[in-house]
Amino acid sequence: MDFDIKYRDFRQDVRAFCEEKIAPHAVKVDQDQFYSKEVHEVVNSRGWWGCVVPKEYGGLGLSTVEYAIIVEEISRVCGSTGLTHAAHNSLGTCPIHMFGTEEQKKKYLPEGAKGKLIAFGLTEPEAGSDAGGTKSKAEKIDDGYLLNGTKCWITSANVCDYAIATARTSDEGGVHGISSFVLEKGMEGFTAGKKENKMGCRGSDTAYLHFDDVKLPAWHLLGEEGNGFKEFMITLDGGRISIGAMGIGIAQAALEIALKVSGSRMENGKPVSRMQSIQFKLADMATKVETARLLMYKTAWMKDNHIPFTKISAMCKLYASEVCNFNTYHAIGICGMDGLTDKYPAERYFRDMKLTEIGEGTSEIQRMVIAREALREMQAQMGT
Ligand code: COS
Repeated sequence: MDFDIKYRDFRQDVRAFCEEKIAPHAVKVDQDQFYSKEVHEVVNSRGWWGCVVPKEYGGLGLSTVEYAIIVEEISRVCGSTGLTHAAHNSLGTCPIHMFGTEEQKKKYLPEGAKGKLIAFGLTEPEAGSDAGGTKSKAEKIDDGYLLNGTKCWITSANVCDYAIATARTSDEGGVHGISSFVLEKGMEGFTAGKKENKMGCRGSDTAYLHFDDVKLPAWHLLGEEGNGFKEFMITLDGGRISIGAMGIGIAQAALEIALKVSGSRMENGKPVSRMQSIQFKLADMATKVETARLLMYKTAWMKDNHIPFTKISAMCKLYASEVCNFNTYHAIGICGMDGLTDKYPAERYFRDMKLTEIGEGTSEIQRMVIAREALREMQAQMGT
């Protein structure tokens, strides 16, 4: 695998742009807790809201590997923007491309590629990790569906133009009674709640979505009726690569600040980088981020090559987010007391990190998915 060599120029170009155009906003969006229209337009200037939208629908048509590099590099300078970008591309545009009708693709993909954000509504107050416990209801009416319910923890809820969301179309059949729909802001009864006050990724918008007797014409059904749960699980398989990439970007940034500060922070008249105890930490941080990146490349490559990737994407997200935890935690320690302050970005990295361990499935869910898939593979091998 020659990912590092093959994509070196691509990554360098993306990194230079992120450092010049996105990094200068990172502290402000975090401190002021706002979704920046200015940063939105910066991302738009490269067409990055349409990373995975095929060219025929107005996007860049990038590979998953290239897309993951972009998410990683954005997140290296700004976790908030990395999260917004990942959620829109992986969870917003991807499912419309995978499951939408031609009419839906022609309408929503070019708009999404131009930066009209698409939110992903799966989680509910009583259905988090248990995504199949969806309570939202889409009752059949003459010319479509009547949607009622609530979704929570929705990235870009207030700033999106569109959303896709799951709801029960039948009380029978467990998860097979769940369908998914495309909604448009401005539809009567479709509203967003107050922005959540989060510890990290504060420059990304997170809020409730409310559906109060929203009338959805029949063509707003996404994919097949009763197949919404599966469609959203398939979507999350892809999304987990981008949250892995986000974790790697933040972990890389944490490593870099730790390397810099350890070279200048003095103890006993010497830089702390001379201490073996610090070197051991730096070595582990560097090794882990490199390993996580290799896993990300492999996962993205498998998706691009249509090789089943449910298990490895859960591994990618699990491992990258744990590496992100390790690196951001130790970066703060290596910076000393200053690490606790905003003198260095280490504390922001640590706050932004936590999202990578919870969003798009907790680490416990990833472990469940990995174990289930591994057991399934073993059973298949044994012919049982
Ligand atoms: N790809 C394709 N199909 C999938 C799938 C996947 N990744 N995951 C599940 N399915 C299918 C199963 O094959 C099964 O289909 P059949 O009934 O036809 O056999 C169906 O979906 C139900 O699957 P399962 O029995 O595994 O469902 P569970 O209710 O046990 O839940 C977990 C599975 C826990 C993995 C799921 O609820 C989950 O991922 N939860 C976390 C949700 C999450 O990540 N939320 C984050 C918020 S979104 S930002």
